[in-house]
Amino acid sequence: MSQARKALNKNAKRGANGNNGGATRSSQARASVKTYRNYIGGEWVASAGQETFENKNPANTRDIVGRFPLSTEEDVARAVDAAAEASRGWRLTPAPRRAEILFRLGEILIRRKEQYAQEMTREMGKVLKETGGDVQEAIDCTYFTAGEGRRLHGYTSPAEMPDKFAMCVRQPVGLCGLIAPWNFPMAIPSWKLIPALVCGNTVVLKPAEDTPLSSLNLVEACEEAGVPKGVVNLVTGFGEAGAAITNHKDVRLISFTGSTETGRIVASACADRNAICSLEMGGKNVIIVHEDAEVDLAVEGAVWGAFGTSGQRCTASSRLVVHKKVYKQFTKKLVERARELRIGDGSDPQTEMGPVINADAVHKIMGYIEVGQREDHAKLQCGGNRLTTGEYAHGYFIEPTVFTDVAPDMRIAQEEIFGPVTAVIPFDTLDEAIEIANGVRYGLSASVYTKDVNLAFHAMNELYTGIVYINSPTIGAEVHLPFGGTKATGNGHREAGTQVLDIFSEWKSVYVDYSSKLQRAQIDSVEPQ
Ligand code: UN1
Repeated sequence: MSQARKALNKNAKRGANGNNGGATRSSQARASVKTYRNYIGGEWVASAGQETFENKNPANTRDIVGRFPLSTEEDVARAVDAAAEASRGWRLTPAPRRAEILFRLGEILIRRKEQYAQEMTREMGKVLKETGGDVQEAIDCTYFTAGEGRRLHGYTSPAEMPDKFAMCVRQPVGLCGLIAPWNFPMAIPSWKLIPALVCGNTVVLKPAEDTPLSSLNLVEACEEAGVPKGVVNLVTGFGEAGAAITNHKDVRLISFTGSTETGRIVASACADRNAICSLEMGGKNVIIVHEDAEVDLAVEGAVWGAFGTSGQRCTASSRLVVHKKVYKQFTKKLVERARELRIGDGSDPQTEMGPVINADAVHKIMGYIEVGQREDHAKLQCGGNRLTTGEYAHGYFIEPTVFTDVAPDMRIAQEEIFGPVTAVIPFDTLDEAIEIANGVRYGLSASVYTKDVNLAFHAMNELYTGIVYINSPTIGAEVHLPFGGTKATGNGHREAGTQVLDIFSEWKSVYVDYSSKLQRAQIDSVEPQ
């Protein structure tokens, strides 16, 4: 078994347990749970082995959202075959026609926004406002990127010699494997799927095992919009399916969003077989609050950036670097606000922060909270507990947690926690704050609160991240701008914007010589004609 397969496979056992877990529930509950299927070659099909896994509501694990195919290498092979078969027809469909289908997809997503948001909250946990935003981001991505169907610009260029024409055009990559995370269950699959399709590729999409329904909804909407059979294929499952996609010889490109650890394995598997690999991974994002900042605004931004989506965003504001002059005032207000946040089931409109995704996440986050409490000087100012009684008894709820007096090199200030935990770090000068901000292995998103335009531009210039915000938190990227990060956050690619087209298409340079004679580049071009 390859290293990639082993790592991507590590969760497969959980899937099997999920199945067995079904046996402990009453047969009545079992009967009411819907069983979903993979989408391969335009047909909705069970996995080859007929096995399924359960998708559970993280706010109440007794609520089974559905059963989904536990896909194996065999299912992936079928999906890849279907995508390969559809490839030529889709590539030869003019890009504006491909885009028209996608505009229809956008309309369907708009019509179903509320339903999709509710289903997403049920499978992922974040509050309804946020899942509405997630579906909206898929809509925005669809409209913006489908617009590229009438552009997909290349360019023309002068040639070195007379009677010669030079240009470069985009061509599809071919067959793309899309491996999506659970924290933005429709938005992030759309970031990958829509540009892949506009560019003329066919795809096999594997959603995260925690949130297969939202991807399935997206794919079902593609079918309804008229995407031809085989162009989009969906296989649900665990690491085995992800590894099978990553290692399949016919999959030319892997687009992966997830942990830095798994991303590195995906990258080396792709390197082994010369596949294109686009990675979007972790973050340890920072808000810098300068002494002249509007403190209330910064606190509001920090609460949203740190605890929105229960801190489970790659862009979450997990470090708050605060000038000593406003440090006391800021932390006092932050802690007050964090304590007041209403935690609960995201489907309740009163809820401000939902659960975290699963038991593994609880384990990891609580582990970091312990680490923080053990680290010298850091003070746990609020939160720090898992909630386990009453309405929280069957969910994965963790209190919004604030550590203060954190030193920049502590583990809670260096490592991605991916939960509702933030670390407040004091500073004296802006350059010191920038050094702290840049002093982590990741480089996704950074923010500065200041009223001084000179300082804002200075910081913007010095922060080595893919995204910078001034006077708003580290979250809230819009789909028409490139999204991604430096250092361990990625491998130099950007999703979204028009830049994503450079992932899902390859350049072809074309030289047309109409001189009717041999003109040798670099040789004849330097001789006087
Ligand atoms: C993520 O942080 O995991 O920028 C994705 C945002 C969203 C996407 C975030 N539009 O907050």
